[in-house]
Amino acid sequence: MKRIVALLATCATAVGLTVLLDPQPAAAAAGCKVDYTVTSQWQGGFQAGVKITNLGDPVTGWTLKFTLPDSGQKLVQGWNATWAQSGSTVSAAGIDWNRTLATGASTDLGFVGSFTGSNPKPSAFTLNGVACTGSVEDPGTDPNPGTGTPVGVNGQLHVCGVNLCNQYNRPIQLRGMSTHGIQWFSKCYNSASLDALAKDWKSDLLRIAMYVQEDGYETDPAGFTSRVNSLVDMAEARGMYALIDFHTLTPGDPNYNLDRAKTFFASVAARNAAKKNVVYEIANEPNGVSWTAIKNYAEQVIPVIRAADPDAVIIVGTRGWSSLGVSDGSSETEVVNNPVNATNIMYAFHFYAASHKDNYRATVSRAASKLPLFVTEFGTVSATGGGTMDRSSTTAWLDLLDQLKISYVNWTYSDANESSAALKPGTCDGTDYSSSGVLTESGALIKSRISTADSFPTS
Ligand code: IDC
Repeated sequence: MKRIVALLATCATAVGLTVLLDPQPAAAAAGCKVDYTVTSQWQGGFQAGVKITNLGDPVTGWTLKFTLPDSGQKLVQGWNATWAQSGSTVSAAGIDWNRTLATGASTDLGFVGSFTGSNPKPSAFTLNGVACTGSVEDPGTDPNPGTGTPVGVNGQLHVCGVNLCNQYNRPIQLRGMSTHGIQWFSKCYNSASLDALAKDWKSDLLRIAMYVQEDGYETDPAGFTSRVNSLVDMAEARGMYALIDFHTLTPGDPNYNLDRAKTFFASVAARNAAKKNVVYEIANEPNGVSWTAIKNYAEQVIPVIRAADPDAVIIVGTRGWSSLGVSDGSSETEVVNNPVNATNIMYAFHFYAASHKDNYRATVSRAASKLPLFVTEFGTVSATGGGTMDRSSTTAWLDLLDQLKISYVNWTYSDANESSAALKPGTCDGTDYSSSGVLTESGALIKSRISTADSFPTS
């Protein structure tokens, strides 16, 4: 019912019938301010953020309109409002949860557009027909410090001490999602799902799990390389980091794939060297193999990446399925005493909350002061990827990682029929990747953790 009133009220404003539709009129805003920011741009396309601040009376039901420049700009897709384009006029109408704007309140919308030639700003912003020319008092203080996309704010990453640091040389924590094997679940990685991941999940990064065996890279090196590159671009367009995961699993000795790794990383590193959003993960989960063998592998693959992309962060898998050796009866000391001979690198730690508990957490707590760690994969369930979600162990893990500012990536942003998947089976055939109806129990828990505001330092 409320929705109908809001819709009617919005239409009524447009045709000047507000009075007839009391008692819930869409009061014309006496003033408004629009902050328009191009958050990323690529060939022929761009993404823009539109922040509306209502400087007039409270409104219930609003429509923002603006005029696209006369340069072939088109609205492709928008979010947080109902978007439409007619001629060069774009309109965005408030939806259920943001249609009420108190005086001084703001709401953030955004859209993806296409363009040809240059890409000037749209003009003539109006809210319920009133021009948005206002300015908010005290422009000297940014009301939303650190907003913008994760890559926009943090830029090129590097390792500083045991931390991951941003362009201001300040430690940050990234929180995000991993694909499932892209040889099986490529349909889950499309514009709608990545928009949802960036905007609704507020994921800072996308891990691109490129299996090497199991019908992966080894079956079609050129094809998989190009799929990875296109996912890097899709993440970049949405301001997310992309973790390129050379997903070795069986056999567990990464040296089995050494030549493939050199070929693959030489290619992706050369192609993506200029980008700020790429992090390389050179071996998912070494297993049944010594730390010395893993270190030898790393010391051959890292120089290949460095030759093409000197400044990117590189993550090295660890012994015992990236458990810092614990799952093989060892510990982090073998790495601490014999680190990989390279700079700007981190070590991977993986856990599955229902299988790996206190002794693994104790290892991470100890190791975190000695080694730069990155949780490039974890599950809320057992190490099989299935079974019951362990909420309390997952919460203990994520609280620990937050406290230590260790970045983490959840397995998986997919609709696989297993409890580690964040999306219910069949979801990837549709267009909704974030509402509660499509999330599994694990997906709901993880989304609630990673969608909280980041506090990236900017000075
Ligand atoms: C699992 C997938 C499952 C797939 C299996 C074999 O969830 O659908 O059949 O791999 O390829 C890992 C691995 C990761 C595993 C995951 C869950 O990195 O590839 O995915 N896991 O078993 N390490 C520990 C757990």
